This record gives sequence, structure tokens and C-alpha cells, in this order.
Amino acid sequence: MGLSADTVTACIALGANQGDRLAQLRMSYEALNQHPAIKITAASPVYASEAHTGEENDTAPDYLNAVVKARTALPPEKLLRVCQQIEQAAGRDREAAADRRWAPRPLDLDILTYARQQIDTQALTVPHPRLGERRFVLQPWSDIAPNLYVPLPFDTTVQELLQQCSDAAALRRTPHALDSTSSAPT
Ligand code: A4P
Ligand code: MG
Repeated sequence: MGLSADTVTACIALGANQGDRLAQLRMSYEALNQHPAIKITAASPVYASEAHTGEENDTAPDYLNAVVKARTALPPEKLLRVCQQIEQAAGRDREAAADRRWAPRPLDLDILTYARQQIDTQALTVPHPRLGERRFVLQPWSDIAPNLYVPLPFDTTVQELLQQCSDAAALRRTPHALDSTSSAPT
């Protein structure tokens, strides 16, 4: 069944630094794409990145990260709920990790943008407030949507944000694709 005509573009960042990271990213790609109200239109290559821990002396296992662009008929809060259900299915336990900011996680799905909307509710801040500081988001995002407009407070394109980004943490493009049936990117 196709999507209804009333859809918007949303971009979602995928991250994992626990367990079988690639399998979890691929599972989330499949789960999003199989949802009747979501259709992925572009998926970035998978990148390996050093963890941003938020604390100078804190270390965490490396992440795999990627970004997808989708059309969706879901309102933002419902899209968030779907993302959280997929995180749970990958074994994410928020309660267990509640005492540590940015604790290692088998899967993290963050909504980067939803149409051209600015959303600031208790549950949801869109555009994602930390996207400008993260090359592990901006590089894969720029691979698939360089000219996409990112609303205020950013008010510029993905490509511009990548050029302005001062994140110097290690980031490496892997040969892996999110869609396990497609051939590896060259
Ligand atoms: N929430 C608010 N806005 C959003 C949004 N746009 N998308 C709320 C998704 N969720 C949003 O999220 C906490 C609450 O944020 C949710 O209940 C939701 O209502 P969470 O996923 O439970 O917790 P979290 O992931 O620890 O927080 P957050 O803010 O998503 O963390 P970040 O900023 O995503 O940081 N280093 C590397 N290299 N790669 C990574 O992917 N990720 C993080 C997580 C840290 N370091 C990293 C990476
Ligand atoms: Mg998150």
C-alpha cells in the first residue's frame, strides 16, 4: 500500500554503540521502511565514529552512525513514538541507563528535521538541538541531502552546517549500507 498524499519529509539520525551495531542499524532501517506510514527515500552509508560523551574523562565504545530521509504521513509525536518502539525492540533500556548521560546504547533514533517545522515541546525538540556540533550526523546527512534546509535556529542547509562544523572527533566511512540487500557504496 502506498502512502497517502498528505506526507512530509523527515530526517532521522541512527546511532548504535552496543551489541551488533550494524544489525541494529539495519533492523531500524527495515522497521521504519516497513511502517505503513513511512517510506525511506534515501539512506546514507554507515560511518564509524568516536563517541561524544559530554564529559572530558568519560569514554564510551565507538558508534556506528547513519542518516535516513523519509516521507511520512505521521505527525511528529507519532513518528517519535515509532522511533522509540524500534529502539526498545533493539534492546534499549532507558531506565537502566538513566543515571548516565549519553550512556552506551544498542540504538538511538533522533528526529533531525520534520518538514520545515520548529517544534519545542517536552517530548520533542526539532530541529535536533545538537545536530550542528556533530560531524557523525552532518557528514552522512550531507551525503544524501546536502541542499536540505534546516530551519531555525540553524536556518541554513545541511552542507553549510557541515562546512561550519568544528567537530574534530574521528569519523570513518565504512563500506556498509543500511539496506543489507543493496551493494556496498564505492
Ligand atoms: N527528544 C527531544 N527531541 C527529540 C528528537 N528530535 N528526536 C526527547 C528524538 N528524541 C527527542 O532521548 C531523551 C528524550 O529526548 C526522549 O525521551 C525524547 O522525548 P533518549 O534517546 O532517551 O536519550 P539520549 O539519546 O541519551 O538523549 P539524546 O538527546 O537523544 O542524546 P543525543 O544528543 O542523541 O546523544 N557519539 C557518537 N559518535 N555518535 C552518536 O550517535 N549519540 C549520543 C547521544 C552521544 N554521543 C554520540 C552519539
Ligand atoms: Mg536519542
